[in-house]
Amino acid sequence: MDSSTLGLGFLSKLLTSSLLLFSSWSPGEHHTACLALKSSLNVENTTIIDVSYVRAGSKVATLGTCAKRADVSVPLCRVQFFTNTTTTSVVHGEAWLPDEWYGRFLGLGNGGLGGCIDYGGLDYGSSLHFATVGSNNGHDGMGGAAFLGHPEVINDFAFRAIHVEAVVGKQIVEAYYGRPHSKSYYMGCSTGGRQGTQAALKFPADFDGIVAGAPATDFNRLVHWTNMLTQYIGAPASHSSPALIPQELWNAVEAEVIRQCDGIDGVLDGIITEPDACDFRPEALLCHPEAALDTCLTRAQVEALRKIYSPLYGPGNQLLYPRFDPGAIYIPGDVFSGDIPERSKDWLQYAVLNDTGFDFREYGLEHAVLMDEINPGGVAAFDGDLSAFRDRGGKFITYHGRKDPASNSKRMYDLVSRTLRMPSLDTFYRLFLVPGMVHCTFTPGASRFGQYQRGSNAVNASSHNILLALVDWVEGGEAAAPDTIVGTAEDGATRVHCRYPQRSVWDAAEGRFGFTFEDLCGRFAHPKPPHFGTVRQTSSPFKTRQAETLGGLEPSVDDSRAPDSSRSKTSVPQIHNS
Ligand SMILES: [Ca+2]
Repeated sequence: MDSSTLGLGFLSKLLTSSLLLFSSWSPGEHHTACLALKSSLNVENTTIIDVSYVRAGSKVATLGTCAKRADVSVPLCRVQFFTNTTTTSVVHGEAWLPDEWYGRFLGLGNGGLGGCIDYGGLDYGSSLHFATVGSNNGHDGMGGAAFLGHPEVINDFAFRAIHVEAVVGKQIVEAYYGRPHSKSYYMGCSTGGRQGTQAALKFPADFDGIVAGAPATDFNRLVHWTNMLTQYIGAPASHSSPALIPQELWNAVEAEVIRQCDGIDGVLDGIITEPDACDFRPEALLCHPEAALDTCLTRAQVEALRKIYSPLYGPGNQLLYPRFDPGAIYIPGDVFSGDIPERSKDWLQYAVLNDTGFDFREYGLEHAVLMDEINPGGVAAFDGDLSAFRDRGGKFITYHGRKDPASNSKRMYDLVSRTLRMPSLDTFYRLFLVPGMVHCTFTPGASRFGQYQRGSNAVNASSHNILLALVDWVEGGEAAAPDTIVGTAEDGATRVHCRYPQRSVWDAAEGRFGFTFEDLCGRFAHPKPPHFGTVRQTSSPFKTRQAETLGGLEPSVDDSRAPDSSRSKTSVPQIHNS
């Protein structure tokens, strides 16, 4: 391994003596120090449920309804706690404190309306030598019933649980290791991306670096848009609607999208690099006398698709949400299943209306307006004023799959840019759009880049791992800011993902997407659309390479920084939304 190839080898050379002290503890000493926390930990408003020392390769039992057991890969001290955020709300959290700690703190997010501690994330973070903290976001499970009549539970979900992770978690870290953390990080996707954005907006001192994946920032409008997609196909009475598109016909829709849009990026690989470059015409699917009946659509179905693939506007032609992107997929049981998704029902009934008997046949624009007005807990994080986070030196990385139906991240970038009057956000905020990637997950594009649990860490190097890239940026400064992240596909092929507004560009002469920012991250709107018949067709257009590896994270160097105000002992996490 040649860490100097990334220009960051200096980090390891500045390993401090105090860090060496911790890594020199014997397993027995770790065990003893861990169990001592049971009686010595004293954190305001917090009850320590249990403290245990866990050996590598263990499975541990969990509390709550989401998972029965969790894997532990590296030896660590596990602290389970409850923090009362008000008299009517409580956050359940866990801190996983690895024996081999590099001085860094990592907070984790949640998903959907959850409700579930990210045990895979705890294992991932601790295996990368972070002291890692996750929480249940203020309630257990993926449903929203806990919100009903409990506004403080909504507040935990909307903005407070991650702050609890930071405030309480950092105190636990300091108590165990005998010194404060050096740098603090956050990582989450979907709702976790919204939580990361919210943290930067509301608690800019909590984290030095944030990875906010596929962030559901414009939360209420996302719920409304989702509901409208289902209405277009007839929900909640879709099974009697002529507009309903059965799942098997979605296969024909997706095939037609690929036929119309795949080649625009120069290569027929089944991946649409930039859906915005494609004016998909669902009319091509309209049944006619010669059409195969199992792959063609009625006029009502085509009209539904036309709405689905169009932006959603509100009163005064105000854009409420971007369109469902061509190439985004049908997800069984989700928006195109024919019913309002459960998370939409729960949010509206339990958090907005306080009416469990709401009849969704009555759902309409007035409910979107109401959601906007109430904005329960201040849940929406579609706010461009990240000035406080920027001004204290925070670094923000966000990413979004281009097969993700709910991609709002270009709008967020532009909102921040306009709000802060910064034509480019490169100094503190970078967006990576990932062709072929579905919501937060791995397939079918080059969608593994360290963003989610251990399975996403295809190559343990900052060039290929977005969390490690963030560490480099925060601790290495501007010279280490990531221009690209290399993603790895299921078959091991790789593709460079470029920071927005650049994108990776197909090089027809070379027959590949390239690897360097200078060569192949272009500012082109899109290459000239080729004739489909002449486009190079390949099942694997990527060229793999042996990545430069650092062999994992290197210890933090910043032991001398000024005390972080976010570690103030007075920071009792009883913050009410204003
Ligand atoms: Ca393509």
